[in-house]
Amino acid sequence: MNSKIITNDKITEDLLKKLFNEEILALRIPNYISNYLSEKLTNFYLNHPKLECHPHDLKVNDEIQLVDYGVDRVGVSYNTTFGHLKNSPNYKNYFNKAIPAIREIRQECAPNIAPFDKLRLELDEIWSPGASIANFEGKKMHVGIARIMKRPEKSYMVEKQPHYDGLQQKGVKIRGQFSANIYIAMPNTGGELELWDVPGIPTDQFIEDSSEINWREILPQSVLVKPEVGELVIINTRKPHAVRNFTENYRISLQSFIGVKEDEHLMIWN
Ligand SMILES: O=C(O)CCC(=O)C(=O)O
Ligand SMILES: [Fe+2]
Repeated sequence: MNSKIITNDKITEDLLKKLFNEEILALRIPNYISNYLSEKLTNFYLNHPKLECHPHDLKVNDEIQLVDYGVDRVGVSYNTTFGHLKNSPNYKNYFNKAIPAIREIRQECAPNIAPFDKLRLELDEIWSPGASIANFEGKKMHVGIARIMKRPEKSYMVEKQPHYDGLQQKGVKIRGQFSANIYIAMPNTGGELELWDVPGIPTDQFIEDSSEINWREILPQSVLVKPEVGELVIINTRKPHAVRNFTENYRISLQSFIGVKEDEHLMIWN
């Protein structure tokens, strides 16, 4: 087992500091939510009427391109506003739907606490400078998007080319970008999270999704993490990462980005 992948029974400030300072590569908290809730939410998302494609945003020649990596979503994603004006339908849609989407999951989970409500509270309690829903545009954003991979035939796409997530928006100043993933359904074989222990990529650099660039060939040996159902995994998304291919069943996680501001306050968003 890689010594930079830390498994613990709870999130601690010390472990978060180590992750944010790049001393550890991933923080794993098994059984973060119950099997009961994982199963209930899996059924809820698989049958959700608003399930839609969740493309990855790629910066190509200074333009944002959205690429289908075989991931669908329930919930709204900030990247749907990229390249659009502040008064555009895309902006309005994102901000109008953010809080209702959070409340919908809260209601579905009641009387249990919703996974991202729990995470937000715990982060705020544990992290001295505090944690809250991001408000990059002066408005509350979405947290806890559901990432539903139920098109296994497309899952080779997230394996083929590692990616990194680094917010490009001007005016948003964060010194690190991380993500929290809570896994509610996993395929028996495959679907591992693959991580590379290299320095975070500066946000002004981009890796083209081109067949001429084989990032896997350049990168050192990767580390695989096979999350269990109910597990929380926090990673540094500015480091290259990928999801391994799987051939049957589905893989569902609840996810948000965590940005560390210059004053150390944590901003959480999708
Ligand atoms: O689904 C996963 O395991 C990784 C998700 C991911 O790419 C991210 O959180 O940035
Ligand atoms: Fe990612």
